[in-house]
Amino acid sequence: MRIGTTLTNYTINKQKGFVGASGTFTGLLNDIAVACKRIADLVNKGDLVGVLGAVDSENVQGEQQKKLDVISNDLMIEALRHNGHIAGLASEEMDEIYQLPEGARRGNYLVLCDPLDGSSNIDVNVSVGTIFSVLKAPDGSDNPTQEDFLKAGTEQIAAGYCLYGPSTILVLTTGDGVSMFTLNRDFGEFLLTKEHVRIPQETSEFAINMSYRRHWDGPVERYISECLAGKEGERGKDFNMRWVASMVAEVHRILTRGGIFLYPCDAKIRAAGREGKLRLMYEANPMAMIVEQAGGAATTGTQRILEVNPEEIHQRVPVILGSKAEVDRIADYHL
Ligand code: AHM
Ligand code: MG
Repeated sequence: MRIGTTLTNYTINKQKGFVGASGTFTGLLNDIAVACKRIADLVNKGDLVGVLGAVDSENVQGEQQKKLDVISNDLMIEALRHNGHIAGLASEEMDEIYQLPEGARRGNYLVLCDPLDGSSNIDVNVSVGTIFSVLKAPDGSDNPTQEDFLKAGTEQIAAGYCLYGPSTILVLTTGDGVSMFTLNRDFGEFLLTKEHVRIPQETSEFAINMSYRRHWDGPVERYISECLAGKEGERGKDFNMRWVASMVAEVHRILTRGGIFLYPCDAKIRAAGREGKLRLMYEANPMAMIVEQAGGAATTGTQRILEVNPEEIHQRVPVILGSKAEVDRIADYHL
């Protein structure tokens, strides 16, 4: 499609390829884009509009919520609930599934989202992002249950994120490649800036929180020590390291110049009774779909992320994703 075309035009044109398409999906993506623009505006204004800092509550994960976490969640609900495009919404910030108000028009999609990922970065003015995953709602399900949302990542119809960095960039896949749209703030439109995004297969850049090293399992310790050994070691080349602590920014860097991102399970996480830090349904699955659609790979270490059968909405998984050759290498270390 023509570089510079609007996101709305892009989705309308894509929709023309589907016989009998009703326009609901195009409308849904438009709703999400509206929410992202409103979040981008607040992230950008920050202290000027009093949105930084914490609120006096924790989310279902037991994590301190930031004001912008709560506001972003409200903006997603606000953008999605009136337009008849969704049947239900699940979010990192809500314990239960959000049910549409009585009498509201229903659509046939389910949305799962992390309205503002990487929120530890908000107050220090470092990139954050919104992550979303779209599933088909079962026919006739006006008030979807948790079961209706519990589908493997392979069932996703679309996935994306919006990165609030120096530019605001919305990245989208509907299952036939990955496209990027940059927000033009002057007239408030996302414009297509990259299509057919491909992750370089070879890389010499890794991203992991090194402060957890003493807790790591063998395969992760082996992979990272080989990277650290550089030219003189097994890999015969020097590696570079990055850790933004904002998964959206890490995935965006990997889509742009390759690399690998790891948030593995470790002894400390296990001791807390968890299997990972990142959530399967609205962090790992959408990112795994985007990365695979760009020619990369995503694994828990022992299983393709998109094939994990979810048991609950807020389930956590180990995440290793990025350039395929590196992801495959780490998966081999787990055998
Ligand atoms: P959040 O959803 O509470 O913001 O947590 C997810 C974020 C990811 O974006 C990032 O990769 C990770 O947490 C950073 O964790 P850590 O602070 O342990 O390095
Ligand atoms: Mg998150």
